[in-house]
This record gives sequence, C-alpha cells and structure tokens, in this order.
Amino acid sequence: MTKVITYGTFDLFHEGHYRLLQRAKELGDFLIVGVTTEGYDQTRGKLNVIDSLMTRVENVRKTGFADEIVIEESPGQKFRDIKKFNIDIFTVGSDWTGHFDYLNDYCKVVYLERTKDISSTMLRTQKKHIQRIGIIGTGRIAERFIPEVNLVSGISTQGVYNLNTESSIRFAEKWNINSYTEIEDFFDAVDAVYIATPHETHYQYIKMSLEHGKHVLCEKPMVLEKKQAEELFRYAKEHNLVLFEGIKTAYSPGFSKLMGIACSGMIGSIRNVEACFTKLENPASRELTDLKFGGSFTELGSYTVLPIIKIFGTEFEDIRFDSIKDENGLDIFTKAHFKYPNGMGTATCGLGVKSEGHLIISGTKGYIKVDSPWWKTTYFEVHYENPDDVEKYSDRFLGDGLRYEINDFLSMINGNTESEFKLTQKDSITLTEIMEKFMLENR
Ligand code: C2G
Repeated sequence: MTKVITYGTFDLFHEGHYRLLQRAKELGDFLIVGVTTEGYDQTRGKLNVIDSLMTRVENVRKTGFADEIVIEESPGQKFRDIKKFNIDIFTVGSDWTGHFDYLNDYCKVVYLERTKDISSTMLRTQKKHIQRIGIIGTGRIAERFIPEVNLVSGISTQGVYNLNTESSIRFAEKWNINSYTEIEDFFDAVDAVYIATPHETHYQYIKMSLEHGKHVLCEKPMVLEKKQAEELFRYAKEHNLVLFEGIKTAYSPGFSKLMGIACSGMIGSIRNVEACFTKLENPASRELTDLKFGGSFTELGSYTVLPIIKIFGTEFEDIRFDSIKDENGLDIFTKAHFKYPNGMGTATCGLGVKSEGHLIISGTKGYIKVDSPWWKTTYFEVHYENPDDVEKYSDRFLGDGLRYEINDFLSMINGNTESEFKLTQKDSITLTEIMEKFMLENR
C-alpha cells in the first residue's frame, strides 16, 4: 500500500486546494492530510487566515479524498509524521518547489503543479473574497513577490505581463503562473495589479490598471511628479479603487512598533532623525547606468525619507540635497536635509558608497538606535543619559517582508481602512514631491 501525505492551511477552500487533494489521492492508496493550526501558521508567518481550524478540517473532509486528517502544529512535524505513519510520498503544490527537498531522505517528494486559474465564477458563487493579482514586470523584486503572496491567505498570483514576451514566458514558467502577451487579456484575468517595472513606467501602468477597474499596489517610488500622484489618487478614490505605494518598511510590524515607541514621549520631544541606507550596486545595473531615472536617491530615498515624514509630518520648512556624483553625473551618494520648526532630519542614500545602515531618533530625554538593516526593522534600543539605562525591543520581519504590505493592501481592498495611517496618500504625495524636486535639481 502506498501512503501519501500532504499539508496545508486550506483557508477559503478553493479549486486549487480541491485539485491538489484529488491528485495527491491519485498518487497512492491512502491519503493523510495535515491541516495547520492558527498557532503554527503564526509561527511560519502566514497572514490573514480567515476560517477556523474546524471549518478548514471540515472542508478537507467534505472532498472525500482524505483517508485521515491530522493537525499540523509545529515545525519539524512533517519529518515526524513521515516516520510515524510510514509515509511513501510527501506531496505539495509546485509553489513550494525545492522547499521540501530535504524530505527526500525519508520518502519520495512530489511537487504537483499548482492551479493557475481560480475561476471568478466559483469564487462568486461561494462568496469567497480571493483577489487574483497580476504582476507587471519580471525583475528581481517581482521574483520576491510571489513567494510572499503565497503566505497571505485570500490572494492568489494569477499571472504576469511584460512588454518583453520572452521574459514574461520565462518568468511564468518558473513560477507556474499564466503569462499574457496582450495587456487586455491580462486585465481581464485579474482583480488587482502589482507594478514592479522601472520607475518611469509606473505612471502609465497605474493609470491603465485603474482605468480597467483594478486595484493597484505599485513599487516605490510610485511616480516621479506630484501632479501625477494627485491625479492617480483622485481617480482611484472616484472609482472606489485602492492605490497603494509598496514601501515594505512602512507596513512591517517592527517599524510600526518603532513609530509607536518613538512618538510615545519616552524619549521626550523628537528633535532629530538620521536614516541611512546604502547598497553597493553592480556598475552595470540599471540603477547606475540609467542617467535619467537611476541613482541613489530615486532608488533608496523612499526608505530613508519615510521615518522623517512619519515622525515630523509632511510640512517641512525646507529641504536641501547634497550629492556626490560619478563621472556621468549620476548621484552615487546623496543626503537630503530636512528642516522643521522644531526638528531636523537627514536621509542618506548610497549606491556607490558604503556606510552603516543606521536609524537614530534623538529626543529631549533620550534616543532610539535601530539596528541595521533598520528598513527591515527587527531590533531597536532606547537609550538615556545613563548608559546603563537601556530598553530593548524586537519584532519579526519574515522572509522578504513583502507579505505585510500585501496583507494591508488586501485588507484595504476588503474595505478595512485600519492600516491606512501606516503610509497615507499625503505621505506618498509628499514623497513624490521630494523625488520631483531632487530630479529637477539634479537631472
Ligand atoms: N495550492 C495549489 N494551487 C493553488 C493554491 C494552493 O495547488 N492555486 C496547493 C498548495 O501548494 C498546497 C495546498 O494547495 O499544497 C494548500 O495550500 P495552502 O492552504 O495555501 O497551504 P500552504 O500555505 O501552501 O501550506 O505546512 C503547510 C504546507 O507547507 C503548505
């Protein structure tokens, strides 16, 4: 007898789950299905699980494919279950390809092709709120996006579009999603769009997506002209669509905690914020060869300006830039100096100069030092005059950290505005205004 085991959350049960269980059953004679507990999903960083464990188990049971259902409670359980139940085959969808190869030492590992299309008819009849998201762009950041979507329940990657059809097909094959050569077909197949193309193309793609009635999550910097940002937000509002700038730091749990502590009065009134982010880039990269839209500030400025405007607000009195440029006139190191009535801020970015990635928030009673990389906030300390007086805080930043913004984007689509304060439209418009000013002075 061939014994097969598979695991999953099986939240908002859909045809992807059904087809996976059906094919898992066909692999052998006896199928065991492990359904994750809320606690385990929390540990592994899966967000937004809606159905209770009982409902999820019941949905798996109703398919009739499972001969036995077990509960998955902890990391390491897969190995123990394989031994305990004498399993011959471990199987899971191809969105996990490679991830469970280590189990090959104990049984056969089979990745079954994930279901690419979750039909809207099925979702509508079952009143399920699963958003199908399409990706425009096939670069590095788009690569990081897909595994993170898989860790947010209620959203599914539908497919990819890129003007360069070849790279779109390659990308789609790698991630087992659909690729679309016609942008109209792409829009027909999705409810929401993630834009991960070069900066200067964002405006057109956002506009087109909104005009097709799609919610938009766009990589930073969202656009490069203030009037474009205002126009797009206005359009989105008038058409009840969500337009969302993806600055992952703003949505991460550690950064939210940091902002709460910084603005709680613990360090008194805040007078200075210094944020630095440098990344030594390959000289042949787009960031260092695109003389119009490349450079350190357009690439990293959204991150370093973020804590300054979150703490002091968008109404600064003055902003001034200092840059070191390469032989082509492109900024490889930039400092933006902010002046507020009662405070100062410095946002430092580098693509050709390396420095400590620090964030220091100074107040009238003490200061906060956030460990590098502060833009993936995990650990920070509150210091006072007495050097022995130190309070320590930490939080999680899992994987590439895009799951937090995806989760908040999804909540907003579902009508929950609770997380809107993390990066307001005013914040995004101000960030654009700053980018525009920098480009006017430096290009
Ligand atoms: N699945 C699929 N097609 C989809 C969506 C999901 O084939 N469109 C598969 C997944 O690959 C997985 C199963 O359905 O094998 C359950 O998916 P989820 O409920 O999302 O669970 P997941 O987070 O993938 O957990 O320990 C848990 C496992 O690691 C899998």
